[in-house]
Amino acid sequence: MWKGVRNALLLTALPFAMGSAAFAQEATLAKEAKDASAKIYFERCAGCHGVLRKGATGKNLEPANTQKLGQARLEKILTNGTDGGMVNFDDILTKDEIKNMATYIQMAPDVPPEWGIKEMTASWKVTAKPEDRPKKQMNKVNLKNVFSVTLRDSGEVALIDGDTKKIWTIIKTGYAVHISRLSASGRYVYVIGRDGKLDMIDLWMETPAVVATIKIGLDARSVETSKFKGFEDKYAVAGSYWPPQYVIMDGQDLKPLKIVSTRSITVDGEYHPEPRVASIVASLIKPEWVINLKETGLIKLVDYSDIKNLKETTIESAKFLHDGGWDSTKRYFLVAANASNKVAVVDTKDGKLAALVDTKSKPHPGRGANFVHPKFGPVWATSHLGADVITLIGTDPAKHKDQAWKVVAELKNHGSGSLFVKTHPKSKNLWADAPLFPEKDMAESVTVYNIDALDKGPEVINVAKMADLPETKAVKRVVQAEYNEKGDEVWFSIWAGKTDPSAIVVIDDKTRKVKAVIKDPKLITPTGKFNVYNTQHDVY
Ligand code: DHE
Repeated sequence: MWKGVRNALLLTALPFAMGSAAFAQEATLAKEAKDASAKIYFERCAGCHGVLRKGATGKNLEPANTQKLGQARLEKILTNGTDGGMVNFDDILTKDEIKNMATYIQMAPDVPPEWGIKEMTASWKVTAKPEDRPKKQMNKVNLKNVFSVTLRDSGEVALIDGDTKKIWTIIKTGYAVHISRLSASGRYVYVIGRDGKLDMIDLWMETPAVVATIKIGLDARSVETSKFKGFEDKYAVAGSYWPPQYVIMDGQDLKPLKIVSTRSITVDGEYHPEPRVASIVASLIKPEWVINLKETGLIKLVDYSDIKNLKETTIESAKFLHDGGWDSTKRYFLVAANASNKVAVVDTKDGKLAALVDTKSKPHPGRGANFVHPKFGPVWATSHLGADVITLIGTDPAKHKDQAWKVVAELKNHGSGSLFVKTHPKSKNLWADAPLFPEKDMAESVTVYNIDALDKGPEVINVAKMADLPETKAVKRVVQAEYNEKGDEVWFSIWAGKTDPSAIVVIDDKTRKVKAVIKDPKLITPTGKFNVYNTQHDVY
């Protein structure tokens, strides 16, 4: 599990009426202790080990494995963590909670309920019907330069006017809200919470507000929209971790139209009951979404031109698929299979796997970064959770055949524990963070390269210091670079504890000096930032 993320993994208590898979086990807990342990498991463990405990980024925790380790060893692991990346829980769980957790994971996993059309429809609310919404933009804000900022621990997004750097409005969303994506027109922002709550925000209103909401599952991470010509703003699609499925909705009001289960056979030929939906991107060259299934290692190209007769192309890649982005031509999609230390490349034009590229440990690109390497031509970059490098992969099979889908260079990052890299077509800088590096100074810093002079080495900048926040015990993790619309500013979040002061630092991309610091008591744990124009057009 990601070291350091643990404290922030505050999933809501999932409303699971637990029904246990029926088989006998020795370990037991009284009802109250079992319910409390189930809640802790879903809040802090399921993200890495899976709801059914089959393992993904974290180990398989089914009774056959945990019972072999036994109560005492499990308590030790939970208390102290392991070198393999499992965090220590002694500072946030009591001794009794650790003891109960050690017992709980030796018991049969709870199987949460399904979440079908009945439940979704009951949760679906349209607060402003399409016909009752503004017919034109009712505000004077430059919408292309608005940032939708995840306020993780308050379950909100802040819409920040990128021109004035002022918080325009803060909107209540799902619990431990995760990402925002834009409709093809740039009018609607779709925000997904970890509790599966999807909110649709209309930027044309005088003050933007939620116009439709639905709960698409019990645990979710991804949302996207239809972007192909003729289908702009027609559909939204959201993927859930539980139940493992994706849902196609009306893009105007989130009416659920079609649910597709992702349960199937892994690339190793085994049935998997919980293939969670990881990243989703919309093609611009076809009416298609690329939907990445974590546990099976299967990539689905979903043709949404006729959803009653839905066509899926299933591409085998590697486990466990996570995040990724387009190459600069938007023909190839590159996605991290982080537990296999690989990046899978899909050719969406031909509907085929183009390559599986071996990389250093646990690539984690976010959406990655595209630029033209002075020697190797067009490349796509990823940083890594498990290695202090930024990997550059050649992406131009037409003019740079020898470099295509090969690692052409590994640049030094200031630490492992990196989550995101970023550049912009108008920028000469390549930025990488390392918010999960165990050492404070490194987690608070970023690496930046001049892409025309990579040999000169990077500059490492402590961005947290630029924010000039009061000293507290919490590490001020610096996370996720995002450019403004013009591509001349880069924004970083300072991600500290829920009760610590946070900020967004805006850096002048040319001078690499601080340009503005956005501070506000309402800016609680800012993490992802999604610039409207760049997210709408996949600029990275
Ligand atoms: Fe994320 C993207 C899953 C923890 C911030 N994260 C994604 C995507 C997935 C994912 C599948 C790709 C979505 C897409 O493109 O459609 N994230 C997960 C997890 O399973 C994980 C590891 C653990 C969990 O239980 O949630 C996890 N993620 C985090 C965090 O703790 C982060 C750092 C802070 C936060 O706000 O939660 C975080 N994830 C992000 C961000 C993106 C993201 C900012 C989008 C990056 C982008 O540029 O598009």
